[in-house]
Amino acid sequence: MSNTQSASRQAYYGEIAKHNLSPLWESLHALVPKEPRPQAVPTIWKYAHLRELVMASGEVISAAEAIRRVLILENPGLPGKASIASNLYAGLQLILPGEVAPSHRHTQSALRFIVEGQGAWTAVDGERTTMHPGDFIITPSWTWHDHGNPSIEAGGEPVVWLDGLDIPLLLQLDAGFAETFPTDTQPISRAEGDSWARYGYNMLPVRHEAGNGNSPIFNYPYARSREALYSLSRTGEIDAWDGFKLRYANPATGGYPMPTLATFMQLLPKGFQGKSYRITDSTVFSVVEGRGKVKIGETKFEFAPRDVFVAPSWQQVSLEAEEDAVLFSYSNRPVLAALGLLREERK
Ligand code: GTQ
Repeated sequence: MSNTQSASRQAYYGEIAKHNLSPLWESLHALVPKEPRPQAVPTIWKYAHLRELVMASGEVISAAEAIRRVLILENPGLPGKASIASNLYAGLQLILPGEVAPSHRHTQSALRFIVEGQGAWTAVDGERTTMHPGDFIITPSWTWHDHGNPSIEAGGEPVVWLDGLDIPLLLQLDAGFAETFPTDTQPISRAEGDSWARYGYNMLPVRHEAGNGNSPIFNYPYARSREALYSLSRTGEIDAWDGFKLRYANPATGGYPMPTLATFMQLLPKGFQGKSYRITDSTVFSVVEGRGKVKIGETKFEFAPRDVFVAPSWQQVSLEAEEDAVLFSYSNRPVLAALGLLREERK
């Protein structure tokens, strides 16, 4: 292209820009790529480095003042976007003995995966559940939720969990609403364990009608998930890509626990060398037990308990375990699946 041609094009682009127009042909390949080109990059957060910083947040601000005292895990490829991947949020929330994170509700769906400490609680629409490391807890869209921790005298200890939310997706959709509850803690109307009794034993209340797609179980305890995976490892066939992997389900529908977030737990037995796959959901992993290696695209990480790492869409992923390793993960799979956009390739 000659200089005069390029100059006249630039002049033309300047002219049309005044009318809120832009030339598709300059961006066609970026807008309609041959395959996903996520801006998010494979990244690991090593808990050994993070722990001190998370605990220090407890000296910077109280849970009451912060509302939610959380360090956002921000993908270096998405600076300032509060995103760990293009439409997923992750953060590490700290709650100290005697603190309450006041009650509110919002249209964003949230999951909590307990990383360290126990005995803190989350209340969801009138019922509390006590946290233990490895528990997976949900606070579905528009449910009132507050978090709290017993005092030191009552045996409270610092508790840290990984928050997974669909915040970037809801920003993209301009569908965010939020409200504050008039009191710090919401009234409790059901005893702890009520929802587990009704929905946690492969039985359902006789007149239960599946509602909006959110699971009526809001704590999936680690003891149960771990037992399932270890039983399976003794009796079932291993998957060459995933090891032994199960997805968390809404027991009333068989679907995902919440409409925008899928969650999984997998056991990689000692010595496992997983084959490589790629899939269009971006996935956040939280290491529960064991050490190993993960390759995401061209990047290799060593992982250890409590580390968090992210595999953006359509990057080759392969997992190895040096010792029995248990990984929790969450992704935006239900959104992709609902839109017919879930693609997977297994080599
Ligand atoms: O616990 O309600 O990490 O509203 C971000 C937004 C946690 C929460 C986050 C939230 C919460």
